[in-house]
Amino acid sequence: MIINKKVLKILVVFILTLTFISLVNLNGTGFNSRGEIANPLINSSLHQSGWDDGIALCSAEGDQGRVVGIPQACSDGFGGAIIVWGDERNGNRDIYAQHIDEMGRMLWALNGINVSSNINDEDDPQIISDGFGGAIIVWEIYISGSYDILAQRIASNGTSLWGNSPVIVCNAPAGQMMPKICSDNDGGAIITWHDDRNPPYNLYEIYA
Ligand SMILES: [Ca+2]
Ligand SMILES: [Ca+2]
Ligand SMILES: [Ca+2]
Repeated sequence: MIINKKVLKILVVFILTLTFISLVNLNGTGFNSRGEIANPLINSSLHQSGWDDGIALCSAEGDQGRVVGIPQACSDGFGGAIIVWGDERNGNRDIYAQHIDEMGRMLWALNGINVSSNINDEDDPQIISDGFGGAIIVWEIYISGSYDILAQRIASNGTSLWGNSPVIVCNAPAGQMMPKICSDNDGGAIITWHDDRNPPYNLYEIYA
């Protein structure tokens, strides 16, 4: 009789557990059939939109994101992201970017918008949120025999906010390269880079 009560208790607990798991899933905070954390209200749409196998951010001619143009991303502050990469579709390395929302939809032009397409090679883009749904992007450009640092701010809708041409962060003699960027928490940024303006030129210094 005692054993039967124990079995009954276990059975009741098991049934309650199954019921709880079922309710959690119905409420959209449980797991999907593949054991992934799932919110059916969102993830069903995400799966339909193609997130499962990845979404092509850019499939333009030429190389994208190769070697010194590795994609970088930041949050747009609204569940989406802004991604920047080096792009050789025009025959030299340029800077392109795309804005993608939480559903996997491309918010800017197909294959990305052109952030900079100077005839010289542009590499190593870095990106941060501007805190207003857009992004600040910095990169290096090889021009007139040395590297310089350029930057541009892109609004959430893809508009260039710092003019049609990028701003020159530093074009001192010799090389300025490998920029890094962080927010100043007021819509701007602090940028640092390797700099070899002072001889001997094989010894890098840090500027900002
Ligand atoms: Ca390509
Ligand atoms: Ca270029
Ligand atoms: Ca320079």
